[in-house]
Amino acid sequence: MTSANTPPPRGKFITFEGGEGVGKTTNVQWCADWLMERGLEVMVTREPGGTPIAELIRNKLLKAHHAESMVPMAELLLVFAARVQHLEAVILPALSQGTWVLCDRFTDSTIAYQGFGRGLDLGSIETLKNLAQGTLEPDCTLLLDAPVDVGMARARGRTAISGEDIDRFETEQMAFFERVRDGFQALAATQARFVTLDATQSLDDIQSELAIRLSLLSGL
Ligand code: Z5A
Repeated sequence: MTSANTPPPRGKFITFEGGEGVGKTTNVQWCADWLMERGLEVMVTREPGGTPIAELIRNKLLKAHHAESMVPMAELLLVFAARVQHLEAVILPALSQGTWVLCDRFTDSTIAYQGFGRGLDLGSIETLKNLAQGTLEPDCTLLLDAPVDVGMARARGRTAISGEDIDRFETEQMAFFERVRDGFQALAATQARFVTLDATQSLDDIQSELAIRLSLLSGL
C-alpha cells in the first residue's frame, strides 16, 4: 500500500510491434482488458499518434496522399516529432502515476520501417532515439511475427469490410515489407526485452501465451 506522500510505483511500458495486419491492435486491447480485470490502471495508445498534435502528424504520414512524394528523412523526422510530443504529454506522465502504458508500435517500428524498409542510416536513427527518449526503453516488447502475405491478407480483409482507404505505407511493394520483417527479427534477436509470438496461430493460442507473459510482468 502507498501512503499519501509516497509516489506510486512506476507503471510498466509495454510495446506491440510487427508488420501490417499481424494482430497488434486486437491484442493490445485484449492485454489491456486482462490487466484491468485484475485491478491495474491501464492506458492504451498508439504511434504515430496518441495526442491531438501527434495524430495530426499521423494523418500527414499515413492518410494524406501528397502531390509530391515524401522523402524518407522527412518521414523519419515527422515520426520522431510525433513521438516526442506523445512521450512528454502522455506516456511519461502516465507511467509516473503508476499507469501501465500499452503502446501499439514505438521506436522499433522506426528502425524496421525507416531503417530497414527505407534504408535510412541506423546510426542516425539511434541518435534521434537517444534525443527523443533518453534511456527510456519498453519494459517488454511483444513482437507479433507472421509471413508478410498472411498479415497483408488480414489487413486487406479488414479494410474491405470497414471501407477504409488504404494508407501510404500499404502502397509499398512486398520487398519493402520483407525488409521490415527482417528488421524486427534482427532487433528481437539482440534485445532481451523482446518476446516473439507466432502470429499465424489462432487468437486463442496467442492470447494464452500473452496471459503467461502478463502474469510474469505483473506478478498477478
Ligand atoms: N510507422 C512507421 O513507418 N514508423 C514508425 O515509427 C511508426 C509507424 C510508429 C501505422 O500503421 C503505419 O505507420 C505502419 C508503419 C508506420 N504502416 N504499415 N504498414 P498502423 O500501426 O496503424 O497499422 P498497421 O501496422 O498497418 O496495423 P493494422 O493493419 O492496424 O494491423 P494490426 O493492428 O497488426 O492487426 P489487427 O487490426 O489487430 O488485425 C487485422 C485483422 O486480422 C483483423 O480483422 C483481426 O481480427 C484479424 N486477426 C488478428 N489476429 C488474428 C489471428 N491470430 N488469426 C486470425 N485473424 C486475426
